[in-house]
Amino acid sequence: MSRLVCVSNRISLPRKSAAPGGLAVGILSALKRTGGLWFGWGGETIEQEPGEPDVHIREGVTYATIDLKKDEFELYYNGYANEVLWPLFHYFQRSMRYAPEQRDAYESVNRTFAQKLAPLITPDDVIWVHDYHLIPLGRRLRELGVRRPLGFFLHIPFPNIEMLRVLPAYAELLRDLTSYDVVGFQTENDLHSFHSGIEQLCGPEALRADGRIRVGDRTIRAEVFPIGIDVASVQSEALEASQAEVVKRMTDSLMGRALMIGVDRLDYSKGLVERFQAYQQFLEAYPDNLGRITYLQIAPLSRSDVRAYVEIRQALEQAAGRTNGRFADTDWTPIRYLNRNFPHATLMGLLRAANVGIVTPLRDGMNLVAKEYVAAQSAEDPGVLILSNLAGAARELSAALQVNPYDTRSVSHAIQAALSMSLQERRERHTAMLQVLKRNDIAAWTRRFVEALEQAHPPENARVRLVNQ
Ligand code: ADQ
Repeated sequence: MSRLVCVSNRISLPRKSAAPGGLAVGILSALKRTGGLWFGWGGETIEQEPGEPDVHIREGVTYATIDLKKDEFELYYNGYANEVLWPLFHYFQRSMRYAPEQRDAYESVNRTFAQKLAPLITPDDVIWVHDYHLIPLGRRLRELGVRRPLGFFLHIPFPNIEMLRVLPAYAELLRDLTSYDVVGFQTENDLHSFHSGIEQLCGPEALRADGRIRVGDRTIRAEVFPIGIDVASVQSEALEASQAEVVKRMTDSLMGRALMIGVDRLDYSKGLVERFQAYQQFLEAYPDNLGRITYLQIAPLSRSDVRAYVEIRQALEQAAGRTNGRFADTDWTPIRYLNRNFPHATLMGLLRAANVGIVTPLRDGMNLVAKEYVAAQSAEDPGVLILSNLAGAARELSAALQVNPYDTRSVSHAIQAALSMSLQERRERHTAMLQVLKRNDIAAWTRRFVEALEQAHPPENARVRLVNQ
């Protein structure tokens, strides 16, 4: 059995109050199952060159963290990763702000990651690199002589070649992806988009009939591995947290009103402005609901140094203020809008308490909150999930009430349909979705990816660099 080495931009050491994003939730639950090493940036930026990794062992998982140089980090993370790749990959071409220095920093940080990680790799390791911050890392590790299997998983969407071509260095990005042995995507759409890029770069003959990709004298696997959740753990967290003080206080404060909940990082891709609009249209179109429903939107701030995130934050504060100003009563606030984190278990308890879960991203790789909402429900009296058909999760969760997030009027009708849905229909939809979630849970996701890595044939001619050599 190989040792699993996961690499991601940011590591979150397990802390009770911490609220990791989707990627960290996925990696942590994968590593807790298999043990192994998690390597990445620890959250500190420094003036000088980064030193050796800090290593901690907790609950069978080894965490190795490095610092990054302050000036480079800004250009690499806020710049190239979050002002170039993130918007482009989510089809927000107009939010992209490209500058060549950002790309230089991106390359340089990936080189640093490779230099610090390579000495920690042992001959038993399989290496699983996560997400768009680290696309060049595989090539850099190969250059340093690492010849263990290398896999890459993209948590966000992959754009079609016509969108990808907007990126000045798109060919290098595709080439870097092909330096891995296994490349994983969330959905068939993302895989097709990747194929469209490979076809342009290497010609149609590179796409083999068995789904593998021929690159020079190597064959790589590019496949769909939709990320799942730990269903049993979400269920027990949700059940337990529903008795917790904070959840009880919230449900008491509803005074018998219905609850609709949204939980998203504050990000323009999550469709919050459109969602607030849809809710306002719902209150206008169905005035019987005035005073009878509370919409709780939890949206912790993220990437606050990036301009687009400052703008979206202002737009949301105004939209929530407008709706509340117009419709609130002395004893009722239509939207409760919170920019704060909660422990994961508390969040699951809040999801369970909600009659409607609203998840309407304008584009999303998968969206774990949609899956968590379904798993957190009580089977006897489940709530209804309203889900954007532009989220990766829409493929698997076909029994959700699916909406186009831009069509705010349809979303407003979906809210009404969710609130008035019969118990029988709610149960049928919930049972169907829960089955899908159990079949493809987080354990299945990890197992499938690691198996693919173990079967991979890394190039023979790379030199191996072992621990302490
Ligand atoms: P994210 O964009 O971060 O993930 P998502 O998939 O919804 O989005 O995951 C968020 C995770 O963080 C969930 O597990 C959620 O419970 C947790 N979380 C969110 N807000 C929280 C809060 N206030 N307090 C505590 N926990 C909170 C990226 C991609 C997604 C993809 C995931 C995983 O953008 O499309 O599904 O990675 O691959």
